[in-house]
Amino acid sequence: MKSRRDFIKISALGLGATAVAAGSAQALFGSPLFGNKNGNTESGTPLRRTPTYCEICFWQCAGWVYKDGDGNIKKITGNDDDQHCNGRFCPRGTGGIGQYMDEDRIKTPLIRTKVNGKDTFKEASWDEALDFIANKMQQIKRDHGPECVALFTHGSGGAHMGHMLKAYGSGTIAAPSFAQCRGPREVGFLTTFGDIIYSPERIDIRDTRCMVLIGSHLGENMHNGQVQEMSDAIDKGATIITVDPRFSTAASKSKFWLPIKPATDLALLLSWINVLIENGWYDKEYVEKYTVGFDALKEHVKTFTPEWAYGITTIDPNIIRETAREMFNASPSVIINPGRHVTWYGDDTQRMRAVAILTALLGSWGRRGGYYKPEKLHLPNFPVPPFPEPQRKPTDAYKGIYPLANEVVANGLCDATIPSVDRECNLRAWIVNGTNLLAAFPNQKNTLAAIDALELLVVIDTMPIELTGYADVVLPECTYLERYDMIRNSGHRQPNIALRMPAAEPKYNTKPASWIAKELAGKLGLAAYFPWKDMEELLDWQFKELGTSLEEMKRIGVKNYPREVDDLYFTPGEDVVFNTTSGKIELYSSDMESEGFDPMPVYTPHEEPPEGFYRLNYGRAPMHTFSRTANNPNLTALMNENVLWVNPKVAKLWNLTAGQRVKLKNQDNVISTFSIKVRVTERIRWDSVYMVHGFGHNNTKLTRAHGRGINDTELITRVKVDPVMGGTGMRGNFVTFITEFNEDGKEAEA
Ligand SMILES: Nc1nc2c(c(=O)[nH]1)N[C@H]1C(S)=C(S)[C@@H](COP(=O)(O)OP(=O)(O)OC[C@H]3O[C@@H](n4cnc5c(=O)[nH]c(N)nc54)[C@H](O)[C@@H]3O)O[C@H]1N2
Ligand SMILES: Nc1nc2c(c(=O)[nH]1)N[C@H]1C(S)=C(S)[C@@H](COP(=O)(O)OP(=O)(O)OC[C@H]3O[C@@H](n4cnc5c(=O)[nH]c(N)nc54)[C@H](O)[C@@H]3O)O[C@H]1N2
Ligand code: SF4
Ligand SMILES: [Mo]
Repeated sequence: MKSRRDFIKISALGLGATAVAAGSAQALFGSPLFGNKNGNTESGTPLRRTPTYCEICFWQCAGWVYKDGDGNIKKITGNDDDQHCNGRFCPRGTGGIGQYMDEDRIKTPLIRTKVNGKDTFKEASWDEALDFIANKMQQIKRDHGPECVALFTHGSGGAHMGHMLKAYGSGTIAAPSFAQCRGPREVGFLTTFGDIIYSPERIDIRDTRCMVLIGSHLGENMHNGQVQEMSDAIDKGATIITVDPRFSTAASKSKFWLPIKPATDLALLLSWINVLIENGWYDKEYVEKYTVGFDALKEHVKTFTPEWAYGITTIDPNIIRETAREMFNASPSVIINPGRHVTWYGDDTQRMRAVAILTALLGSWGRRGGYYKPEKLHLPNFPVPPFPEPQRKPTDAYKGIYPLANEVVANGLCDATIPSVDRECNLRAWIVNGTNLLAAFPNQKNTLAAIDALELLVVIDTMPIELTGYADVVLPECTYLERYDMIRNSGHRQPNIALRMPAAEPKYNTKPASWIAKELAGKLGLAAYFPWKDMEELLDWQFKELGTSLEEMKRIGVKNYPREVDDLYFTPGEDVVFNTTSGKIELYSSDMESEGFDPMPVYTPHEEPPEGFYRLNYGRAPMHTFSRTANNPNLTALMNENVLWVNPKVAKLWNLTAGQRVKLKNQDNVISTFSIKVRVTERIRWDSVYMVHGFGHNNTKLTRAHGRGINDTELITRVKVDPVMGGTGMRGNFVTFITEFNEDGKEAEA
């Protein structure tokens, strides 16, 4: 079937572009992994600096952008006072200049139009593009109500565009960081402890004596402060236990590596609970004082012995006992790391519940070296009129499902856009800011079906990504180095704020999201909701409310405040009321039970790869973030495509040699558009293959990223949705090799 929306290869792009040569990435790196702290050029000339916080990932490290006398950006380093980075940026943050330099950036607004019956983009002025959007939005408001306009957003732009949308009358706002990422973890901990983990995670790695990484691959997952704290903890003698079917970087630093059979983690977690309880290796006083449901739990896990788990996980029962002992010995300074991207197999909230239960048994919630309580400032809002009350809630779009989701489920909104017999179509327009939904959502066919049903698709991005090709209007945002944004207000051991200000003028005809939102609001008759003259006025007002000023923040970049309450950890014997139904830590969850879910986690087997197929496993590389850095000149200099990890046994069976290119076909006969280089390695189990997410871009305008490696998302067509909170389990997909192929995306005729 021909789609209403033809993919446009952004052919109008590139006009008037001046190519800027990228600096040598090597020169940017002080150490092989982390940037240095030095603020001088090699010749010793002092550089001028302006504060920022990084947008290359959501750790949001605060740093300094250094410029030479001509105003050229030379380098970015960390701010010493920042708790997220402790003065050092990760390789991606250091290479952030590449995003600013990238000559493939979107340079001007674009509007979809037809020339000789063919869809194409025409370059437009900001006025034209925003008028077009405003007219369409007014029409949708009249015809269907404002709630039918949704905002999908990830990153700083969300605050500005979200403010505009709420003023317009819609609260339909979602990010892929919930149901494609950390949602099951937050719900698993919320139902157990009555509180969530947050970002940055509230785990006290610095002082831990034992950390269990179950799936979490810190070191490749380059969340800055965590990686630094982990290496400090190892230096101080902490034990690391890594559970991963792949020998990750973290596994190589671990005392124990448990190469678990994929999809069986819940069995291991349950047997650890069994061992702790059966041996009395748990914090009796803590459990007695703070928890409910211990007896039921004890009964529940009775049969989940290490021998039982061995048959499922392939992990030696003695190792299960030994690692449990190791955790108990370190308790309460032990972290069963809840991970971050946890949408794996569709029963992820239950897996996270098991992690939370272990945490409670070991008494590490509220304890030094376990989980601390972060504190955040209350940030006053610039006075604006009250927002109109939406007639429909965002969750009405998927009414009656995902009962325990505590944030909006992005894929729920996506599904509710597709007209269907049993669901009225709710959404008519999407504004997509800073998220590449064709990489972030699994099952691209579903996403494309939703897009096809839209009356308006606006994409606000810095780069010509896959999604921009389907847009009605493309709006080019300038990069984080060229703009102000909202104050970074983060919860940490100490409350703190950080400023991002422009280090340079926006290149080309690009604009900040703060400006786009205000201008669009003006055209929608909503100027009263944006009463500030500009971001400087808004920020200065807010900073003054916090006892500082824009002027001071420009000088210091980051400000840490003393804690209001000295409650980083529980005090010994403290009476604590938890924010759960019972007021206690719920080993037996009443919320889960009342919604019809298992009140205590139960292991259910997941589908296994069919004959000749391997489980598609994916993760992170230290020098890239999702799909957003794949074209960054400084970072492609370090890694410009992903490779496929294949176990030697499998390579032998298939006659694959290192460096050979293959395509992949999944269980639904979807064939990867591009090919990938084989890496033969013992570091991956024989039942899986592994690749880094974010490669295989198919927009030809991305000159460094197009056709480089395989896009894992393309092959993730089967999604196991978590009924508890809507998380999209993505790791139940299986692939096989295609060794003979044409580069045009088709399998060779046999
Ligand atoms: N297959 C698969 N899917 C996944 C994952 C996976 O590992 N594999 N990971 C999941 C996880 S954990 C997450 S958190 C999500 C992440 O999902 P996303 O955050 O959507 O990730 P990206 O693919 O990096 O897309 C970000 C987009 O924002 C654009 N961008 C970057 N900076 C700016 C800016 O300053 N302004 C604007 N307007 N745009 C900007 C980039 O060009 C890019 O198009 O993906 C989820 N989906
Ligand atoms: N460099 C870099 N760092 C990042 C990001 C980035 O894009 N780049 N993104 C950030 C974001 S938003 C997120 S959410 C995090 C995600 O990072 P994490 O939360 O640390 O990890 P995941 O992506 O869930 O898991 C990847 C690991 O899980 C293993 N794995 C696969 N299947 C199984 C299984 O069945 N059982 C077990 N035990 N392990 C399994 C894989 O082999 C891999 O090592 O990374 C963050 N940090
Ligand atoms: S961890 Fe790295 S990429 Fe992420 S915000 Fe910090 S410096 Fe930037
Ligand atoms: Mo994530």
